Amino acid sequence: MSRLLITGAAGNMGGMLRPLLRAPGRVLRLADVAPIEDVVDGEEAMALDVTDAAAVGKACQDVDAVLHLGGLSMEASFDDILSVNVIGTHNVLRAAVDTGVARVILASSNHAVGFYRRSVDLVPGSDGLPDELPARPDTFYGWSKAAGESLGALYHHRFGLDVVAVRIGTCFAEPIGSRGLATWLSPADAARLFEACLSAPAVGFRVVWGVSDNTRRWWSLAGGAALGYVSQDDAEPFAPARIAEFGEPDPSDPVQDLLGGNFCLAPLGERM
Ligand code: 15L
Repeated sequence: MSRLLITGAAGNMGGMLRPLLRAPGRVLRLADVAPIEDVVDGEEAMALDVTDAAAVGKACQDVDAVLHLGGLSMEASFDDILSVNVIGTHNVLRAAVDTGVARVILASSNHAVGFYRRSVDLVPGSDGLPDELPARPDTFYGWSKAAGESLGALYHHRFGLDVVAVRIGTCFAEPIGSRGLATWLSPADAARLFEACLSAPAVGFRVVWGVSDNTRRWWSLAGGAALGYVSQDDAEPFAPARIAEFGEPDPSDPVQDLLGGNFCLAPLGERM
């Protein structure tokens, strides 16, 4: 029996992934500050504040791998971001090493590299912007994701912990707005990608995009493919409805050109 700790299990992604990551021979340890509802066979629930290092240490006991989704998922004050996202991620990595967890998957974000521009940085005809683009965060939130990746590298190189940081695009049941036609990671593809992150041998430390094989995709699938991820979804069937509602994306509009979209223009440090 293997045990997978999922932090932030009561959040948007946690809720969508729970049923998709259930597997014979696997216990999902679901942890969150918010209550975990409707626990079923093969799941165990745990109250967890990731800023509490001792509690994170307990949550990691008898765990084989951690999927760290917990944290603030949008812009917030520097202090809140530092505490929940950076110290929280550090607590998870530290506890993983201390308790002998072999592998941690970090939910990073496209906002770690939000200030790249498609018009400048995307090579036409390429498979998309590469995995492991150097950080160019668009918010304190994006900076915290880059910091988490960098902490993952530290804990890998110092202690041998396997760490995969997934720069997630837009992971909701359906793509959001017209940008989401390029950035969507379907929940089913998210589960496929996380399964690949869990089962690929000797991953070391890697940063990979978390995106579906969208017709309008800007990001490469190479890093995911190297782990064994095969996307089966594409946002394009949603295009007619999104374009009818929001119009065809205008590439000269910075919100469409910048990878991070409206995060790049939102006031720094203000809750979105
Ligand atoms: C993120 O990192 C956010 O957590 C999510 O709410 C979306 O805004 C997503 O990025 C996105 O870029 O669409």
